[in-house]
Amino acid sequence: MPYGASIPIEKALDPHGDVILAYEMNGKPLSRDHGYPLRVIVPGVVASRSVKWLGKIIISTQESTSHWQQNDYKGFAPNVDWDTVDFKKSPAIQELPVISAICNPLEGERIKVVDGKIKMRGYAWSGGGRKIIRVDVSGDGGKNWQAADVLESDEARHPRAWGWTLWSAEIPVSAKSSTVQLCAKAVDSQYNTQPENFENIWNLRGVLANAYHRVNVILQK
Ligand SMILES: Nc1nc2c(c(=O)[nH]1)N[C@H]1C(S)=C(S)[C@@H](COP(=O)(O)O)O[C@H]1N2
Ligand SMILES: [Mo]
Repeated sequence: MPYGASIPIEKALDPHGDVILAYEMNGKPLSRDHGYPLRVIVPGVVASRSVKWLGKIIISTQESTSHWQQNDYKGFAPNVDWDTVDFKKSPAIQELPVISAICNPLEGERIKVVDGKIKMRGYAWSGGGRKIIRVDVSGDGGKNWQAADVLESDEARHPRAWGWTLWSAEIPVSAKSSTVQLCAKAVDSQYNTQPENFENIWNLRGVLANAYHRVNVILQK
């Protein structure tokens, strides 16, 4: 079964949509794993639409009938399971929701507390070219928050902010606790933000899983 994907014609033709057919990356031919000799890049859209080893482009009123367009990469209500799922009832995922990740520290890491604070860093990203305008971090499981420092190296503007946004923060932690839960949530240029818990957004394919990133660490005083 050949791989296939569809994107809306509005995205494909949008002069600001930046959809490209790529034959090289960073001045070198694409590697085989990344789609040599030719792949589509659809920025701001779930990567499953960036078809590698491209064979054909079809302009059609019908979506691709491929498994990955029709019966995968779709979201459902938390109660839907593999016995009750009807893939025809949900649209294929295109633009992804806003998300962020804490890259340091890692889950379970022992952290030295300096002046009552610990350091965090990570990345954030949103679909549809929406820019990350803020990343909030918490050192107590989400009760208290502060804005992280967002690295403004990327000049891309909404709605053409396709890349990751890096951030770092120094967050105060309780002198009383031996373990704390660090959290991060990002805000994009449409003021979308992340849901608090995965329970609320659980779905059988595990997609669109953009709840707060939570990392539990052990404090060394
Ligand atoms: N032909 C083809 N293209 C494909 C896929 C595939 O299985 N076959 N996987 C898609 C998915 S789900 C992803 S996440 C990206 C991965 O691209 P990368 O390997 O360059 O990171 O390719 C997309 N393009
Ligand atoms: Mo993927």
